[in-house]
Amino acid sequence: MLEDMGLYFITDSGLTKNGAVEDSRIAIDAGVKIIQYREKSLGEGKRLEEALEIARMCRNSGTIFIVNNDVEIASKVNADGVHLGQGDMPIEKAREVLGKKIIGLTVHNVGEAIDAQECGADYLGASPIFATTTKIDAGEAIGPGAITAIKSSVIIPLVAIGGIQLENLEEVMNAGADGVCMVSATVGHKDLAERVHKIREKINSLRGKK
Ligand code: TZP
Repeated sequence: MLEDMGLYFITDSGLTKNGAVEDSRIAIDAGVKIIQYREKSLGEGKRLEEALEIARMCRNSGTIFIVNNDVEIASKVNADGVHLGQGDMPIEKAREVLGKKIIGLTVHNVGEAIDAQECGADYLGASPIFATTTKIDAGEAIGPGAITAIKSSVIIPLVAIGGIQLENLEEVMNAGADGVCMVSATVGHKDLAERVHKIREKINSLRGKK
């Protein structure tokens, strides 16, 4: 299933026009198969409330639900998993809390990717592929070549993130990404549903070409 992620949708409270819950509903209706709730500004109560609602919608629609960073909230709302950064809780510790649930880890190079796989990560987020202003501390762009290098070093699925737009999507898919996260290109667009449909169509046609 994770090998077939396609567009991996991530909420963003800085860019949203409708709120994370409504954006998630729109994304699910437009066919997205995996959603990550990423919320850096709200207090814990509100985050839990939103995560619970998105978890419910995902459960009802067969969409995978991942919580960014917060293992406790992921566990409380019975999410399908968590996505961790290099500075977050170590995978082994998150595994103790989450058991068999999905754990994704952000990686920037082959070494981190191999370590993540050895520690039991279920998938990798390779970041940032291109320069991005959505996450200020994302670091230097690693380029599509890093996707190919990482993919040839590990067997777990890879989702590419950072600076991906419709114009460079083909390059990212051709480099070997199993999925793509596109935040400003989706949440930041005036018509989220139209954008999600368009991106998914493009991913499907690129996959068909392979
Ligand atoms: N993690 C690494 S880059 C990034 C995150 C959450 C933001 C990606 O946003 P955009 O707008 O698709 O570049």
